[in-house]
Amino acid sequence: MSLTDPQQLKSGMGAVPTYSGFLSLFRRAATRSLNGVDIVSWGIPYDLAVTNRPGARFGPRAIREISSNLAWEGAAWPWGFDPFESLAMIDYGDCEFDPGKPESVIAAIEEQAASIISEVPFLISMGGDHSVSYPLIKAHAAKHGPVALVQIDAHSDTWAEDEKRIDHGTMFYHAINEGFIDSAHSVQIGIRTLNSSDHGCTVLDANWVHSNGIMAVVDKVREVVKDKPVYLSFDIDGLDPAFAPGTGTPVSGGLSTWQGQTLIRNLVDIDVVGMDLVEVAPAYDHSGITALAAASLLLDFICLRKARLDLLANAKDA
Ligand SMILES: [Mn+2]
Repeated sequence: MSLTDPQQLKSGMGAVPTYSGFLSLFRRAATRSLNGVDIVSWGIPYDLAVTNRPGARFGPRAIREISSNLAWEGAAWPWGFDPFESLAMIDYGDCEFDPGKPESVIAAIEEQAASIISEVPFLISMGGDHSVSYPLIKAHAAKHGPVALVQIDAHSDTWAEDEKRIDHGTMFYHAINEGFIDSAHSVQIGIRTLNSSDHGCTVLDANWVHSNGIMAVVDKVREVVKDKPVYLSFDIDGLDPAFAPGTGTPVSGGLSTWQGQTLIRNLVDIDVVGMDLVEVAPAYDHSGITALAAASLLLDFICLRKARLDLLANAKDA
């Protein structure tokens, strides 16, 4: 039986997995009604594709919980507006899949994401481990054509020891190879692990970011992606473990939370068509700082989305 089957309303306790279910993001309505909705947020509490520490299945819940810290203030700093006064955003709950059938999960994510974005212009996904980006990008590429990837990450995630293997370190190899990502217009930011091939992507490793500054990264992103439809994938381990300890595969020497926020706040003139934020694993977190960083990045992204829509509306009027 589907978890959305109305019969489930009176099915007693236990209809939803322990780690799943509704805690709404930024206190938005928890609903599956998509009528008139501008942005859907949802969680994908899947972490069976990690190569090291598990726990990212608890990421969406932790981000939702701490997002209430940011939801009460009204106008968001430094934007000066409350994005939810003009944007109808809902919390759709979590993607449904059977962790007892891991081979079915990719198709389940892709199918549900495709269904949402067939009705709503924008989907924000919270991981889960980074493998969830593969079906998400597949669904977005089916709608928009091959996407330019803007990836913030400690790891390239384009390793491929085995053609068939899709885990949280290989999914972008497959997405590039299968034509869902246009690597010539893609940028990887904050990388601090070795990979013998860039697979055609522009790599701005952590040393590049720290040496040149985050506004140089913004310029480079604009230069590489141009007017292509962009999929933004933010792996929280792109941040330094000092700022985001709560993740499965932390690597020292990364970005600060402020650098991540400043990057997002300055992307108004690129065409972001979808985004995810992945790999928050609360079991390794301290004082909720990783989840808070994630929620803050998401709020900045939602404000960016409003600024982008205002920019397009003004351009149309002019
Ligand atoms: Mn990653």
